[in-house]
Amino acid sequence: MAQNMGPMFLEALANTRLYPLTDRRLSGLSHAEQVSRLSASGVTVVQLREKNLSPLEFYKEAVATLRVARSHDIKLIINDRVDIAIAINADGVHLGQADLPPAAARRILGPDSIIGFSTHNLQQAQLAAKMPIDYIAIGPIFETETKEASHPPVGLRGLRHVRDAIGKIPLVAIGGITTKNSHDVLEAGADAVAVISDLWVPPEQLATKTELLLRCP
Ligand code: 3NM
Repeated sequence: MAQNMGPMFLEALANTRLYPLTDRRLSGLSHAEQVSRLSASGVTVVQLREKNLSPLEFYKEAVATLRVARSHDIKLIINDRVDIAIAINADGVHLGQADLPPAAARRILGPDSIIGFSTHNLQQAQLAAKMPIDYIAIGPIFETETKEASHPPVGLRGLRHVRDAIGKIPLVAIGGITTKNSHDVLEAGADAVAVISDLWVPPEQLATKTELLLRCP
């Protein structure tokens, strides 16, 4: 394997294959409340994704969310913000192509933090496989409205190519994944599915959807 750490993220998943992301806009709930609701279904790792709050508000929400995550033995990964992940002692960060480069993040986070990295095509995934990261995210797999200026969908075929190209590093699929297609996505080689809108819209189906996605083989 490249320099990546690998097993830490799979340990966080603890034999589940669902990686939920929080979304205040879609759920209408605080990040802490979202993690609390997810905990009831046996989720083991959650990514806090926040694109609108000020650093101060983000920090306060992250502190509250980590408290809930810790009380339910859930690992908490912070989207984009290495500084906030360090400040609250989160379990890791998820970085995009325009964020701090993973190698720089690794230097300041140290070897024990989980680092995930977003990629949007085969070439980016191949480059990512040489980086000191714990998992690669590839997406969008299908069309999605959740992320603006999204890249063209890679599809199940594209996902298979990425799986074949990157070796054993854990692979997370994201973008347009639902209870209806998650089985195909896992069959195509993803270790886990990252899901936003299908979990939170409509909010009252969260428990049912989470259950289905967690039980997906
Ligand atoms: N990243 P949903 S797609 C946050 O392609 C995000 O890297 C993507 O939301 C990528 O499950 C995406 O509602 C949105 O489609 C995922």
